[in-house]
Amino acid sequence: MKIGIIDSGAGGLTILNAIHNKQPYLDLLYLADEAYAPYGDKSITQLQDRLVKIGQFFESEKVSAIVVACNTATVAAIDVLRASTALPVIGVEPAVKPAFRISKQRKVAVLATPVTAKSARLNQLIHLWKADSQVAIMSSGTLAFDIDALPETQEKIEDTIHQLSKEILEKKIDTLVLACTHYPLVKHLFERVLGDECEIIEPSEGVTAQLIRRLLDNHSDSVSALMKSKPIGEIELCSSFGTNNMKRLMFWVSKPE
Ligand code: DGN
Repeated sequence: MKIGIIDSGAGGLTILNAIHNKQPYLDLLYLADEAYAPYGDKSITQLQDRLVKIGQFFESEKVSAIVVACNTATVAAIDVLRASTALPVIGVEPAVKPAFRISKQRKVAVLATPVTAKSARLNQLIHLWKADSQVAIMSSGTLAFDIDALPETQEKIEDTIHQLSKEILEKKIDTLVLACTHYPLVKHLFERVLGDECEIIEPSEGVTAQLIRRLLDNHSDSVSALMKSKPIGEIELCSSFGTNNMKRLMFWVSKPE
């Protein structure tokens, strides 16, 4: 059973790793839409048109479900993608609910791309779960793109993360939501500055659990049979740029624990 996973670059590989780790029997087809990156500075209409096209690509690849492993594409275009395909579509949303639950000081920061930071969906989620907590919405227009360009951008990334983390510490925030799937790839750099002062939350396990629920709803017998037979699924990576960047993408794929 094959699952299509999409992001603008390497970020969605954090979700691919979590899915492969928990459900290794699934075949995973990953599309890094690098020809169109970054998603964070595109208009909503551009992202919607692009996601519909990508849905058609995944349909032609005979996947059983699509995972939009990108917060930006989820907030901007998931409804339009869902309306354009009969396949189950699972998105990734900023993990604000667990953040507000665990924050002891009731001070949460959400770090995202500009599209996600400004989105109605993020604001809805915050209103739904915030209660009496304070929340800082922070955004970076370059961090996701720079992560895709590693290692050349290492120093620039460290500077950006240093600045963002300083602001978080100054505001005495104790819980940070990484609301872009690229950011967990450099979580260790946030941890280096934030230390134990701040808990970092990312969404990959929640997305995996939701994918399995949807697959069980739609293909219960074949999923149960696959779970029992425990084969190791194939991972196929492709880029809308062509084959040049495969090594860079492969670097982020981890072996199951
Ligand atoms: N990984 C994408 C997200 O979760 O928002 C980043 C999109 C981009 O290209 N900036």
